[in-house]
Amino acid sequence: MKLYFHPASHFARKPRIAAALLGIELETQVVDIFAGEGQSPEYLRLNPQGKVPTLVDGDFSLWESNAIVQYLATRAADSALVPPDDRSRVDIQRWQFWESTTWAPACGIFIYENVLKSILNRGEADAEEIRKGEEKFHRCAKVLNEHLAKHPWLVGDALSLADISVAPALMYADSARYPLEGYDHIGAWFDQIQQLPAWISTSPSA
Ligand SMILES: N[C@@H](CCC(=O)N[C@@H](CS)C(=O)NCC(=O)O)C(=O)O
Repeated sequence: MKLYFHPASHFARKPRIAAALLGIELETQVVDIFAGEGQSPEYLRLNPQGKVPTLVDGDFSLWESNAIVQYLATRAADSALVPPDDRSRVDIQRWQFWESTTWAPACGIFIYENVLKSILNRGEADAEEIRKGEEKFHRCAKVLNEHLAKHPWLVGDALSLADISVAPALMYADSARYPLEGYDHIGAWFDQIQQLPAWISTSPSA
């Protein structure tokens, strides 16, 4: 299986972490999205969205990072990352939908305004966008923090695909200046994730 990714993409980090934890060796290829490689006709044939990540397994091309981690878990001989009971499996999907629809868009405002704009020479962060971002961020950080106050991991009592899908956006917590003050349970959970060899080996600087 081949993964097209960019080392700085928190979405693309999910399948890399999942593969490392599942013991799946992936062939990898960097797509330089900053140089427009995501828009090349060859890449658009694999992923019409022109984004990373994309997984190719034979004649099957799969995009959307949460779908990719689900697929990787089906390929592993023994996946402790997906508990066997139906409720836990659906609970994982619930967190993955939440990540796509709510958490990543809130984090994305800070990544764009405080990190990407300067890389792309698009000027200063927009104060009104940051204000809107704060509103969105606090709504979802509160949900995550309250859940983690009662549970060490997002689903069940062990690391699962849910944690692997939700945590990577936090790789930009400092540089994108997420307003994380006071969300101590998110901090403690993320500390555990950052100690995983699979997190360390997938760092953009690794
Ligand atoms: N919902 C998608 C988001 C993927 C995404 O937005 N990737 C960004 C990098 S973090 C990208 O490739 N951007 C390039 C572009 O939009 O042209 C997923 O989960 O895979």
